[in-house]
Amino acid sequence: MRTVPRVACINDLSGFGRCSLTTALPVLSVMGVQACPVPTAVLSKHTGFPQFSFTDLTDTLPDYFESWSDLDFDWIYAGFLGSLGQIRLVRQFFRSQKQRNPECRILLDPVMGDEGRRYSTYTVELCDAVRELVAEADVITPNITEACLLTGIPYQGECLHRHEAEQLAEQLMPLGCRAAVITGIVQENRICNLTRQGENVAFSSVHRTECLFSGTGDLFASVLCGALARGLSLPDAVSAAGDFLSEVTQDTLRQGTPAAEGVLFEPLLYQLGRLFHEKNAKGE
Ligand code: PXL
Repeated sequence: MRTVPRVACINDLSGFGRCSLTTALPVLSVMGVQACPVPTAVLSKHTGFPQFSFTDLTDTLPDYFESWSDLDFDWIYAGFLGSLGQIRLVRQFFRSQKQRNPECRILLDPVMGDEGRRYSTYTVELCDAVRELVAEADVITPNITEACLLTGIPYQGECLHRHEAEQLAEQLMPLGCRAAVITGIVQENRICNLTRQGENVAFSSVHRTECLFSGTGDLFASVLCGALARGLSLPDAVSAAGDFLSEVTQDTLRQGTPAAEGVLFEPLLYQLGRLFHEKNAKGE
């Protein structure tokens, strides 16, 4: 095992709005993980803003992945994907990496939408292709909207009873992933994350912040990926990500910044750093 685990981060680079690579890179670095970016698109701002520039980088990916064919990764973390061709190339990369290193694990955040709506760049065809990509993943991290898009279950809001959340998770498993974490389930004043691994189901909940900041899913998946790469079990990694999210969203709410600017994680990154540095010191 490497002393510094290595993760390939396949995601877009959005210049403003704290999401995707601008979240994943600092979070993984502070957790003691080498983050190797694969930019899928460059946007001036994320798609939650009324105007943004968008440059698709699909054409650059074959050479990019080809030049990485002599590298292997402990984890691959994939998020926002911009086109059907891109999804095909990402699937090939997943497979070739698993062939090189059967220990390589894949975390797929099936980024497609939120609050019952698809993001503006996600067509129905793109969502269908993401659904097929789920079969390649060890862990997926859909929010409720994405879990509904993946399963075809109608979206009925962010509040789910335990048994409804369990049903949603059960319907995800036939898509072929090894484990699923459904994020952002609202239960009164708590936010729950459901973890389904094989037949096992676990809920972990944290205090709920009454505001939906963009990029929270990316922040959750990034911390989860870092924790998994650092060797935590899936339930422990989900708790670590949930705890951090709860803390930073409460802090962001106090600052009163616009929701589209995302979660102000910068002032609290040191806490993640300290937590995982202590694990280093203890040899964990
Ligand atoms: O946070 C998910 C995300 C990632 N990347 C881009 C987005 C969004 C959500 O709006 O627009 C470009």
